Amino acid sequence: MARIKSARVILTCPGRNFTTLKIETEDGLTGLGDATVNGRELAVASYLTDHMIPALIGREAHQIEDIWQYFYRGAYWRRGPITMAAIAAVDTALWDIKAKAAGMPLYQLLGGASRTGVMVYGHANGGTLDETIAEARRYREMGYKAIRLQTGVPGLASTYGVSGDKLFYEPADAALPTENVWSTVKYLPTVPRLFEAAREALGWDVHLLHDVHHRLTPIEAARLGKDLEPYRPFWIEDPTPAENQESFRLIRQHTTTPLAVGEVFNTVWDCKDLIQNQLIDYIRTTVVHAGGISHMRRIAHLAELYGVRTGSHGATDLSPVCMGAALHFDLWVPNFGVQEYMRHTAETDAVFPHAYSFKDGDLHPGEAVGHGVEIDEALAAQFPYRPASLPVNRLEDGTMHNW
Ligand code: GCO
Ligand code: MG
Repeated sequence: MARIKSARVILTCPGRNFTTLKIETEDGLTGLGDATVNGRELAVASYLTDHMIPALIGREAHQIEDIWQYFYRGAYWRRGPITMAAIAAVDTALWDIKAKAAGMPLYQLLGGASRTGVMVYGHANGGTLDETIAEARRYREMGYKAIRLQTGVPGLASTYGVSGDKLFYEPADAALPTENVWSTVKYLPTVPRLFEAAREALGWDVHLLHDVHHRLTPIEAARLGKDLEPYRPFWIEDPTPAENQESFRLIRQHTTTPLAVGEVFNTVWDCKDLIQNQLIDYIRTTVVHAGGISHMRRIAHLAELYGVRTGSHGATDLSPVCMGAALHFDLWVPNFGVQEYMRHTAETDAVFPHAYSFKDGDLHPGEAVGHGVEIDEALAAQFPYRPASLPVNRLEDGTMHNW
């Protein structure tokens, strides 16, 4: 047993901003937790520094559950992305410490490995169908068994998920939000064409995914799901915004294309109705945005009862600390589906040395004790925080839309 001696937030921008919590115990163990919320990094830093850390010092580091409950139930203004990312960072850092104290990789504490590796999907994207297919072939050559396909939409200057950088993607591209233009009418026919071309070029022995990024109405999403059925997508993601969860019933009534939702969810309460009513197939909550390992475990257990599998968010804005923790979770969780893996820049990888590695389409968390991700603080200090915001989206007539 050991008390928490210190805790502090480290902000760094090795290619993009990351908010990281470092906790140290009186017996000299340290643990790291990711607290990054893209475009709101300082808000989580303040929540941690001004409100949580003062109440954390002196607590027993091994009482992870009690500390989680203290900050969740103890926050009268509970839930929400900032609060839950801050709680997640504490939780992840404490699991890291507990596993280090036990002398084991974190997955062993969760219940041990349920599989030999964690199947990940990468992002093939391009301005045209041909470019996207060429990228997808490159991912196949790298060994990927699952690939997300995003392609440019003729007539639109830019599209979600299509970027110049091919292995990672950073949409937070300016201090104030960039304004993008969207047209559902132009977008809808491009995706079935893309999947048809992809099946022709890549065959059937590969999982193909697509992210709609919250942009369709329920009936438009139902149409897309139906149109994609012949190409057997692994999933379509965030087909419609999830505030009104009944929307998914409408989509479900029309299509057997599997649905994935949840990267912007913070708690099991956001997932509960979708899971219990079997309106989705994959739950995309992730360690940093959904309360850490402790809370992800609750979500996964609920999902398991209803045949819903995990498919955690793993974009570039989730730090290697989140990725490391997520991989231990994925290696253990019985109802695992897939893990998103958008790579990080070389600078990010250098700031966060990690034990996880990629081989034959799988990631493995490695055998280092804890979650296996550390931070080089001297190097981190060379990359100071830079304001960056996610874009916003307007229809062609100027109406605000979902990005
Ligand atoms: C995904 C996501 C990301 C988000 C990004 C926002 O499926 O990977 O939709 O690309 O847009 O994480 O910060
Ligand atoms: Mg997404």
